[in-house]
Amino acid sequence: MCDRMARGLKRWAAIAGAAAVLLAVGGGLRADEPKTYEVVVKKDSYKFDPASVVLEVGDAVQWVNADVRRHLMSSVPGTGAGDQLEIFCDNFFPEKTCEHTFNTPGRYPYFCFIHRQMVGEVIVLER
Ligand SMILES: [Cu+2]
Repeated sequence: MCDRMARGLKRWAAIAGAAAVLLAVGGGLRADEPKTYEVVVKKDSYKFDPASVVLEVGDAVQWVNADVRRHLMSSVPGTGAGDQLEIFCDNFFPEKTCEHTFNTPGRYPYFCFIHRQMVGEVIVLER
């Protein structure tokens, strides 16, 4: 191999390396996009699974009712960012879902208004 060819190959290797770094950075940015976390109420469980979810501002929780009965999620009054109930899903019938995006950091305890032993918590961190 002559010197000129070797230099050319080295240049191509450098460009390919830079492209790989850019792809890696792009992948990192994609990983930081808002996520949706799933919380399931399984049949006859009377539980939110998982009961505690930790997420970042801009992320969402989607509750899935895999039970045969209706549930009604509500924030614990007086908690969360504002005066309004942050979490309130009153039409959470079997096979329905309810989604909420969290835009303010804080702790959001919630419970089922119909079955008060069902409790859960969403913890929202700064992004
Ligand atoms: Cu319930």
